Amino acid sequence: MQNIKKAEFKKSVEDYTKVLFRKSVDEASRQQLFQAVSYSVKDLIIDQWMATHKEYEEKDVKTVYYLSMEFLMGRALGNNIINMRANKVIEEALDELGIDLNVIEDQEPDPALGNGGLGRLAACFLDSLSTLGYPAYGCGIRYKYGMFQQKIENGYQVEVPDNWLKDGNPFEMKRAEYAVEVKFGGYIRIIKDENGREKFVQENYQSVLAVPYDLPVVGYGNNVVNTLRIWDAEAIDNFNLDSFDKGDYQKAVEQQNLARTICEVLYPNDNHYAGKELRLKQQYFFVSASIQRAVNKYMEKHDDIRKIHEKVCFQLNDTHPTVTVAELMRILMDEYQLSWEEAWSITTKTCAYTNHTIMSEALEKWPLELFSRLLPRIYQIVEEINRRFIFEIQAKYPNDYKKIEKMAIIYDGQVKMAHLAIVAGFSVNGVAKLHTEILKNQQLKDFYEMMPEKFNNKTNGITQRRFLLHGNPLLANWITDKIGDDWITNLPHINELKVYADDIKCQKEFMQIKYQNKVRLAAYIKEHNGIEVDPRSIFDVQVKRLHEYKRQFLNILHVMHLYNQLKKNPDMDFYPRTFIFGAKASAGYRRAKAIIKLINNVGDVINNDKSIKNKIKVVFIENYRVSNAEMIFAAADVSEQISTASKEASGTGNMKFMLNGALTLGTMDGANVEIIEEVGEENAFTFGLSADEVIHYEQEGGYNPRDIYNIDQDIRMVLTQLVNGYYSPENTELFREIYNSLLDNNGGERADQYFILKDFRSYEAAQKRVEEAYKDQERWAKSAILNVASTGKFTSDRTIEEYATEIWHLDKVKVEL
Ligand code: NBG
Repeated sequence: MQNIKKAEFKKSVEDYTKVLFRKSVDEASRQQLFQAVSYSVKDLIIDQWMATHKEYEEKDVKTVYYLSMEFLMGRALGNNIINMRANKVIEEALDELGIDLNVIEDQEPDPALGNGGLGRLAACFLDSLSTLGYPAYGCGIRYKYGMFQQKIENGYQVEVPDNWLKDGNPFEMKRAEYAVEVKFGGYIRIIKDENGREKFVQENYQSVLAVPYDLPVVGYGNNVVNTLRIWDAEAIDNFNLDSFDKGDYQKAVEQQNLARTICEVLYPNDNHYAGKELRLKQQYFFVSASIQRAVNKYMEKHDDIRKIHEKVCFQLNDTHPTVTVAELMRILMDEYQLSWEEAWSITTKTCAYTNHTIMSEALEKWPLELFSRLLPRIYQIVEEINRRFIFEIQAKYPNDYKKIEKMAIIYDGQVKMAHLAIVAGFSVNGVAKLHTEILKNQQLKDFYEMMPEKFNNKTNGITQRRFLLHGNPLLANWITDKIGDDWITNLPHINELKVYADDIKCQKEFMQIKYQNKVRLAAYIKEHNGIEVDPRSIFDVQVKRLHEYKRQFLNILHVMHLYNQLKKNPDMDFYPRTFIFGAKASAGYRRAKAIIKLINNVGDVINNDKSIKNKIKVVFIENYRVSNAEMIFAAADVSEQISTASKEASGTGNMKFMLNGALTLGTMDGANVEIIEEVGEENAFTFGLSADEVIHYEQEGGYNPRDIYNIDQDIRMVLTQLVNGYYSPENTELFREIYNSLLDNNGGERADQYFILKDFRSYEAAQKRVEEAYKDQERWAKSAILNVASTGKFTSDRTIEEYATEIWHLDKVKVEL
């Protein structure tokens, strides 16, 4: 460990304030102080960063490149400080300068280069890779505008651009020396070289310069600093005269525009494929740049490209970076003159693919016209991969043309990216046990039967360093007092807390900490929503992206039902509850936005109805993101994980809640299944159809939501309130579409395709059990402590250990300073 001196750190902050802003510490604004403190912290990181890379070079280590369109990192300053184990020194130093670290941390824009779970998982993985000492690069895009900021205006979501770089990013480093060119469009000319070998030359293309920016990823207390490398685009040859001479003014301008637009914005879709041309450009842009650089780096120290798989592994985070396969083939064949067979043998030892969803609307299928026009050489290669693969299918299943239809990479005028990833990858993994089983037995059945050896499971995990140590200091300290601080890097040891679960004094302490965290969140809600919530009520929380399959709709329909009951019977036995929601909807997702509006309108009615004596409150937290998530998890009693069984590949919020002592109210879906396995049925509340039952109804039919509507008065009343103006007097039609979605078939889409009405009563019963359980505070505290104590499996350290040993085959390094 580095020895950080308080006096030096103070001096550094003072110097940076002066040099950067010509101000003294007293004169500087909070934002300026954030910058000065961050530069001072970066100075501490830099020696470790250099030492890490020196060690990698000396040991000639194998490296994983985690290729991802999204990295939802969250704020860096606080996390870097705790991972350097420097919080005490730095807090004191800042204190002596009259600076409050918490206030400074709040100045940092939340780098939101991702949508939801998939991007946040990538960030947790990087934290674990560094903490475990595995050599790794995260490779992504330096979006100028990250995930939009959500404002709620009159109950509606409004998207505001997130200009996160406007004050500069103190932790990043531009690495202009590693810039590479990336080419789009044009055509391919085949020429013969001096040996008579065919050469493929791309002509009349447009290109941009990919320029990397590096961000440090600090391991916890081990001097290891890996790199998140995000690529920006710059124009090549600013208006070179050549183009003017040839009258190519038009092309020169187009090229400039391409450079300007390619990294402009993150597509705000989660679990949804939109098929936009610019998106494919983004994919090829960052993939080509990352692969070119990885190959160049390898060849700087080695002389045989044929052995690159011994030192390099590319992990494809979902299908988004799947052009990796063809780009590597291109480089090996066109630039290193390898034969197809040689190149294929290397590629298929280097690329591995993770599937993150079974939702069919998320499957990436690029129209041939677009794909071949934008990436002419890549297209040729994909076509050849497909041609050879079809031969393999035919050899294995002679005359079975259905197999070709189902498995071909190119079919029906489309390039199917998942098929390409599976055919070329040596590993295909799902992200929770149930998810992997569904992939093997349903979605990817044909591939599993043909190549079972590729399939494996890696259940997701989260980093306890951000989501407990940083996000919930009260609980973190309490745990450390009880069992020591080993859990920070060895989460399974947190099970030593189990012996305290029955201890009345510990239960009281635990509930007191939860209460204080609820007070903290209540203050935030008061400040941001102007709503008064009682920290003694049950905090029942659903925070995650808004999606029909995640069923926020079920949650709010149930709230409407509870409210109806309370209105009918104001003296009924009822434990006060605060229903908290947080969710962004993709900007173009109409139904998701209607559900946000519904939650807000229901909140307006219920929160202002004096007659129910504040027994229910409904709060929609604006702009849910990593930084406020940390505080929300810490304050939650109930964790709503209520997706339609089979649809949520894993979920990771479920693990963050558990780690903070919330009890899961959930379906047997995704990682919920494993959570319940770990903590025990009696410490969670499960309900609803099983994945098998859902899949059965989907395949065989037999579910008609109208039957429920007709029989069940309470449900009918709630649904009627959607369209009679009860919650939208200004416009009774506001919720018509989501109402219809529950009752009417719509084209190929079945009525209530997410089984909301089917699961309603079972959800209600589970909610009743929650209420009963909460009334017994001792029992609740015991369950909550047991939840915390049972999270050992869900650390991303475990997940990464599995990836590293079973897929990547990496060795750990030690870094001494
Ligand atoms: C998401 C799943 C989640 C899962 C994360 C991380 C996509 C495509 N998938 O259930 O919906 O936890 O990936 O694996 O965003």
